[in-house]
Amino acid sequence: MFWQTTRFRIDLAEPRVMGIVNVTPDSFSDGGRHAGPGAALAHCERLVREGAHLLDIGGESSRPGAASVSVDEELARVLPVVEGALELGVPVSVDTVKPEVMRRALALGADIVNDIHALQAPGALEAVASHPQAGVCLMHMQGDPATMQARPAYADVIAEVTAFLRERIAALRAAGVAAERIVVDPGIGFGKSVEHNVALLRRQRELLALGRPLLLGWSRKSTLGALTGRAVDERLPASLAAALAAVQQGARIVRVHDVAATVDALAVWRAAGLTGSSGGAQQ
Ligand code: 9MG
Repeated sequence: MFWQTTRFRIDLAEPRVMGIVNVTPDSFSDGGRHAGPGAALAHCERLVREGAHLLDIGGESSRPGAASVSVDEELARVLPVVEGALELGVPVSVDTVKPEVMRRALALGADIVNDIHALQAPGALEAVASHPQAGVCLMHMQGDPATMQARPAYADVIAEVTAFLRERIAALRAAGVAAERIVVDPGIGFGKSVEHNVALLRRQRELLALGRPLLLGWSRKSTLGALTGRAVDERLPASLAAALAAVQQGARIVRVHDVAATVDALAVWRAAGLTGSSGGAQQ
């Protein structure tokens, strides 16, 4: 299975590591250490040296309760970093919900739009669909980042996430976006309790019925804190375990802060002959 993006057709026969680059002063897990284009670009270079197969660059924090930023501020944070990252030889994703940021990043040559709102904002779907072959990650979220953790509720979290993602894939396909451009993500921690997130991990394979590659982001998330009692800067072992479990359950891309450690963990997982495939049915 492949992921078609602007410049790269990414072979997902092997699991891929997407390195997180937060260009935000209020980022939940790096305290804004990479704020500013120079520092953020240096971080991109480091992640690529560490083995990142893709970079995901974002200028607005999506942690619960985070302040939103204006379009102009997000463009000022993200575009210079995207421009520099495009020289690094790996696919560059822009993490945004704003159509204008999507348009401007795609015009620069960005490879992928990673949208936690699954292109639901007016104009977002058109921004991606009008581009000949940009890749897109459609993520599920219940509510919005300001309120999503207040009272997440589902009758059946897997069924509801699956139905939502199926509807969003259909909307993109109807707008002319080739299936090969689309990957999907259940959105760990986005309007979900610890129990919902654990259910998504245990039953993740059911999402393979969507017929699109799965991208999972567990890195340093609060459910890992709840499971281990660890603070955010102590969650590397839990993040590695979650990434491996996700890959074993069929994920083809893991979105992580700790690229070098994840690449090493996956090398051992691969040597063990574990495939994580769905037995050929979906992936
Ligand atoms: C931006 N962002 C934060 N967490 C994420 C996750 O789990 N998946 C995706 N696709 N994006 C995320």
